[in-house]
This record gives sequence, structure tokens and C-alpha cells, in this order.
Amino acid sequence: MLARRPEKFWSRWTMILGVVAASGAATVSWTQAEENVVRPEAPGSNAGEVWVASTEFKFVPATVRVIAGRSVTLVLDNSQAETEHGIKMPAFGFYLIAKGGQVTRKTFIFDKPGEYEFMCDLPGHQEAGMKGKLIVSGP
Ligand SMILES: [Cu+2]
Repeated sequence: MLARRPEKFWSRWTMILGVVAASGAATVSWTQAEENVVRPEAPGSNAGEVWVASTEFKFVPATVRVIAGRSVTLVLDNSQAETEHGIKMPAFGFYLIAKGGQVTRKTFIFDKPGEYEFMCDLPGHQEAGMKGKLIVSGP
């Protein structure tokens, strides 16, 4: 009789642990699903994304900071704009464009530390104020 008790003890614990593990896994997948829904509505919530809003005729923020050699997703939020706007970074050959009311994004690695200009290259937009500064800091 006594020899059987440890077996029962362990099989019960194995069952409890199994249930806890299963509910834990469900919690994790729920959290991930929730994050995926929330992320686009919350600018800056993901450390890997940098949001720049474009309007007629400026970028907010006008100064963008990234870390050299690290993958970053630049998001051009043109949702409040009437017309098409773009972000051009000649030093990196980077270009991203969004129609009025659209949000577009591009993942990129800026590999050279320094300060660079960016601008909207649509006719007259840069002159009207659509320009900014990209600061790439060392890794
Ligand atoms: Cu523009």
C-alpha cells in the first residue's frame, strides 16, 4: 500500500502541471494576438518602429533617431494628409511613399553613423517645409 502512494502523488502532479502548462500557453498566444491588433493604433509602442507623420507641409517629428546597424521599421503616417507624400534619404538610397490617407512602412538597416537630411521629393514640398534630420547613432 505504502509503495503505491508516490506513484499516485506524481501522476496527480503531472496532470496538474499539464493543465497549468496548457493554460499558460493559451495566455501567451492570446497576449500575442492582442498585441498584433493594438500595435498599429499605438505609434511608438514597438521599439523597432519609428513613426513619422506627414502633413501639408511638414514631418512630425522632424528629427528621427535610429541606431546604426540595427533593423528598424520606418512608418510613414500620411493618414492626416490630403495628398501624396514621401520620405527620401539620399545618403542611404532610402525611399518610402504614401498616398493621402495611407500609412506605409519599410524595414531598413541604416549602417553609417552620422546626421543626414531627409525630405519629401514631391514638387515644391521640401521648399514648403517638408524636410527633416536623420540621426544615426553608433551601435
Ligand atoms: Cu510631400
